[in-house]
Amino acid sequence: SDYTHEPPRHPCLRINAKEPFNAEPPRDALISSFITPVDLFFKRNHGPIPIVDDIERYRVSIRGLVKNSIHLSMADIKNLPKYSVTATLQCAGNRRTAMSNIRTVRGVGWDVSALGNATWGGAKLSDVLELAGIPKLMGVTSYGGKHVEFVSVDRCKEEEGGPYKASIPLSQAANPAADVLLAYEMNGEVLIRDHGYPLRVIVPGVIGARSVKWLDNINIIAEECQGFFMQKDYKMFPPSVNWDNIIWDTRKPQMDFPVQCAICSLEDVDVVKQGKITISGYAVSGGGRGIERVDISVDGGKIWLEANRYQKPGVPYIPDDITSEKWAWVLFKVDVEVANNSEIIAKAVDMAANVQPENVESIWNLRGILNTSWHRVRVQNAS
Ligand code: MTE
Ligand code: MO
Repeated sequence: SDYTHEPPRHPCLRINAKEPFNAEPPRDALISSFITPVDLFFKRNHGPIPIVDDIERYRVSIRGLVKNSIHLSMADIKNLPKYSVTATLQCAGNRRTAMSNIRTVRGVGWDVSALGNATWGGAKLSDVLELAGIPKLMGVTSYGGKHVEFVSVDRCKEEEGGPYKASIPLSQAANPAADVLLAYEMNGEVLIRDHGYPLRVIVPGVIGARSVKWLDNINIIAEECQGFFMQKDYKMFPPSVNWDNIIWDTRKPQMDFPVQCAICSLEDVDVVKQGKITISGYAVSGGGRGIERVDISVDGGKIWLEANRYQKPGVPYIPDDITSEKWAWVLFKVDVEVANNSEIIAKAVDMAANVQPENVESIWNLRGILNTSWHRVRVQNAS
């Protein structure tokens, strides 16, 4: 593989792996704004960043179990109605390092910042599919198509040098309300190479692995994508499964991510001034489920208080309201008196009353995905 043409990156990023490039911003930078700046947005790759430079000749083909294959240029895609969707992209491996501290897992280590919240601009996949003769809300094509596979141009060693790929159900892809985008803009700017230039998929509310970057073609298929990242990775196994007894096809590929939150104003072990401090962080759930509550404890979980939640600064967040962005994270903040040498905990509750699990032990899995356990940090007073 050739890593001699990697794009420039922000020096603030914490690099978890160099080749392929995997990096996340520092905690406090992550929550300094509701919209994550592009240069601070986490970067998760499985191979070198491809160069797609002949935009005039760039085409996305839609083929497979459809009446007619079509080939769309960037101009064709930009001709469709443009939508802006603010959505949090979260890697299923977010917080993996904390899981591997309990028992070793396989995968790139991540702190709590393998996610970001951006405004993605592009065409709705449901509009694009309509151009290929698939009506809105269609769950199965007349040719038996039930899944929509996205194939990239990049080359990954896990795919034996082949392209990264993933699929989502057609019922989601063809549903305008699911807000699945073929995005060419991020935060109002042309998508940069690291994030999928010229075109990527954004599947709101679903683990980042399904939001394929550097889109090459779309296949309408009968079964879910058989690629490595759908079948041999990004599946949630119980704690009893190890590398000797794993049977991959006993589990479905992970799609929605569960309710998650993390404190970003403090490191896992931190020193603070005596008295009142501000505790802040993010909370997010998958499937468009809003955040009902964020509970904070400063005594290791005996007493809990509720943090303030917001998306726009100064405007209280109301889940499932027209004032809220349903696919976006919620930031939280609370001022509390903290005693010397205490454990601070944050846990979120989503609109479906799903709560984060108390311990990482109970959700440990060999690939180290979906560590959504209560986020705990320890603080001491400066002496
Ligand atoms: N798409 C391609 N083509 N190649 C990849 O390696 N990584 C996936 C997804 N799409 C990946 C990809 C994973 S695992 C995640 S979490 C997100 O992209 C990360 O997107 P970002 O780098 O824009 O933050
Ligand atoms: Mo990921």
